[in-house]
Amino acid sequence: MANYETLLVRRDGPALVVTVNRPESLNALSEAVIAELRAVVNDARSRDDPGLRGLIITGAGEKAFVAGADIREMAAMARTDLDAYGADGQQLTLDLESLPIPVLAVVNGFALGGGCELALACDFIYATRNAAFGLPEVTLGLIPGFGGTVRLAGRVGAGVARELTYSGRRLGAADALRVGLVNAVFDTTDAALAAAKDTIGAIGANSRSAVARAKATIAAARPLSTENGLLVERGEFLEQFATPDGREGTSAFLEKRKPTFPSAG
Ligand code: CO8
Repeated sequence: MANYETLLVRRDGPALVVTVNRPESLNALSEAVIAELRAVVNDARSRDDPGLRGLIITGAGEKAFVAGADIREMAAMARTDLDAYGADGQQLTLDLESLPIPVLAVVNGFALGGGCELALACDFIYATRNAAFGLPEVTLGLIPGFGGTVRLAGRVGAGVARELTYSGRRLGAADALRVGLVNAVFDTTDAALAAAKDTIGAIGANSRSAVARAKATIAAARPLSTENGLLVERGEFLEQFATPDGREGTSAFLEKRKPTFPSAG
């Protein structure tokens, strides 16, 4: 495993746990953090390790997941550098969405601005009781720039997304659960991490190729009309049905035995 300056990266069974490790800046997304997160994600993609079944992103310390873009760094950037920084941050969110394994955010404290947007690029979110989500960019005279204007409404609906974006108010864990921004809330970071690993274990028992295809199909269908999304789904279903995993899963069911999926390696 490569060494990173701003991240702690460790393999835990089927999960790769990536911790943004700048607690002195509440894990703000400096250029280095974004570059290293992109490197980890691209490494996970290119290694094609069949035992790796999920990625977890969390923040170091008990106070913050990620408190946003690094405001100090941003304030000193010229327009072209800022544009490159924005492109890099957005590309990171796309890299996460196109990764063939599920990505879980364990939000253990502030997930503000770019931190909230990073969590929104993950497949789903587990939170601790002290989590706080928000897009405070307008309070800084800015607007979201790492996907908040595009992705938040998909999680919480257009009305709540607009209210959060225009007001800059924060949502606590209980409200985030209520509006569907998070899947579950836990007392401690350890409990949330344990649950995330448990879920990745459950995902790991399923067909690797089917989970990857389900994730890719959800992403492909998102911008489409219902009719076109259904067409994409139908084509992908047919493809998956014909794979060795599709054959094995259906045969195992009919033969009343546990499947052994070939794509598990
Ligand atoms: N960037 C840089 N440093 C930060 C950040 C940040 N986002 N957040 C906190 N820090 C630093 C503080 O400056 C402080 O450092 P120091 O001790 O050297 O002064 C340290 O972390 C601890 O922070 P606080 O003392 O402020 O801690 P508090 O508990 O008092 O407050 C808060 C915690 C409420 C989270 C507060 O720190 C805060 O409001 N932070 C900023 C949150 C924010 O506004 N985030 C959005 C940033 S903009 C953004 O994310 C845009 C994304 C798209 C970019 C697109 C580019 C093209």
